[in-house]
This record gives sequence, C-alpha cells and structure tokens, in this order.
Amino acid sequence: MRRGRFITLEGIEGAGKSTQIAPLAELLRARGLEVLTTREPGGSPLAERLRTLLLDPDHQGMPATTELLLLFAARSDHLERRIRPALEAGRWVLCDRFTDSTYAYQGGGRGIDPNRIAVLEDLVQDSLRPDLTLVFDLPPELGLGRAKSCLGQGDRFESESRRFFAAARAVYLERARANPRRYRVIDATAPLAEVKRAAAAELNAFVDALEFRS
Ligand code: Z5A
Repeated sequence: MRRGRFITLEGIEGAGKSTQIAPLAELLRARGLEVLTTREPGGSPLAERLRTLLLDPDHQGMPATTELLLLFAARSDHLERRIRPALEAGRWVLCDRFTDSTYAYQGGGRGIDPNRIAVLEDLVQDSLRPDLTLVFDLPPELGLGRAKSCLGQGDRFESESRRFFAAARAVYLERARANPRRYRVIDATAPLAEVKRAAAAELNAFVDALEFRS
C-alpha cells in the first residue's frame, strides 16, 4: 500500500484556513483519494483536551515553555493516534495548522529559539514532515478583523498584539522562501472564491506532479 500524503494549511488568525479545508478535501476525494481532515492543536481526544487548556483565556500569562511543551504533547498524541495510522493506510491527511504554527507563534511571536523548537520537532515527529504546506498570507489587521467579526469572546491567542501576528507572519514567509519545494504562498487578501481557486490550483498541481512521476 502506498503511503498517503500529508498536507498542512497555515497562516495567521483569520487567514481562511478553516474555510478552505473542506473544499480542498472534496477536491482530493473527487480525484479518488481517501482523505482525513484534522486540526492542531487537537485532532485526537487527548489533544483536544490539551487544546482547551491552551486556548483558555484564564491561562493568560502561561510561560512560553509550558505552552511549547503542551503543544508538542498534543502533537505527539495526534500524530501517533491519527496522522501516522491514516498515512500508513494510504489516506491523505489535510491538517489545519501543524509545526509551522509553532515556529511562527512560539518562535516568531513568543521569541523561543527555533533551534529549541527543532529539537522537539525531531523528538516528536522523527523524520515526518508535511509533503505540502499551503500558507494563506495576509496582513494581521485584515486577519484579525475577519476573525473578530465571527467570534464572541476571543481565545488566549486572539488577544495577542498586532506585532505578535506580524512576527508570526514574517516567520511563515521566511520558511516558505527557504523551502519553495514544500511551501506555496496563497494571497489570502483576495475574495473568498479567488482564494479557493488559487488553493485548488496548487493542490491539483501537486497531485498531477505525483501522478506524472508514478
Ligand atoms: N497555535 C500555536 O500558537 N502554536 C501551534 O503550534 C499551533 C497553534 C498548532 C488555534 O486557534 C490557536 O493556536 C491559533 C494559533 C495557536 N491562534 N491564533 N491565532 P484556532 O484554531 O481557533 O485559530 P485559527 O487557526 O487562527 O483559526 P481562525 O481564526 O478560525 O482562522 P482561519 O481558520 O484562518 O480563518 P477562517 O475561520 O477560515 O476565516 C475567518 C473568517 O474570515 C470567517 O468569517 C470567514 O468566512 C472569513 N473569510 C475567510 N476567507 C475570507 C476571504 N478570502 N475574504 C473574506 N472573508 C474571508
């Protein structure tokens, strides 16, 4: 059985990842692929419980290292219980956020040394990395405006400053620049239908390239 592919959706708050994941999953299914959609933090029962702790505004001021370790604890459970088994069964996994979020938010936003994040990435993931990462890019003012208009009380991250999100955005763009084979940057300032078309075009091209090689 051929291993499935691991595709991640990334971007700052309000970039549109959650809106795009269902149509992208449909696109893959229409091409005859079995798909699992999931998210981080969360994605497995234990990881969802850790997500609740991580997002709870009552835990404002959580030390950055505590946050980092909780994220990787959640990721470890999610990977071992859901992502790896799905990939090994030949399913394609579409995940709303993964370790690029940690480099962006805990690295860029909180100022944790990326080399420390890399140590945990190796420990938890071994050699597993996404095969394709779509970065939905937009300025923080626009993303935060969108996110606020669809939420009541914000979670612990939503109360962060514009500077925090600008730093996270810069990390995403830098990582995409450094590894163009894996990352595709999508202009998320465009109207919804246009973003959807651009993301679908990137995903179709990725599947086409795999089919061409096999
Ligand atoms: N986090 C972390 O710090 N470190 C990590 O390692 C991981 C995560 C994995 C998860 O919260 C938080 O955890 C996250 C980072 C942190 N916090 N932040 N920020 P979450 O999952 O609840 O938050 P999110 O991933 O940022 O979700 P979001 O706010 O829902 O953003 P989104 O998924 O990118 O956006 P959306 O829900 O698809 O769209 C937001 C609104 O904009 C909605 O009303 C849409 O209809 C609208 N929208 C979307 N696209 C468009 C376009 N193109 N035009 C106009 N309107 C649009």
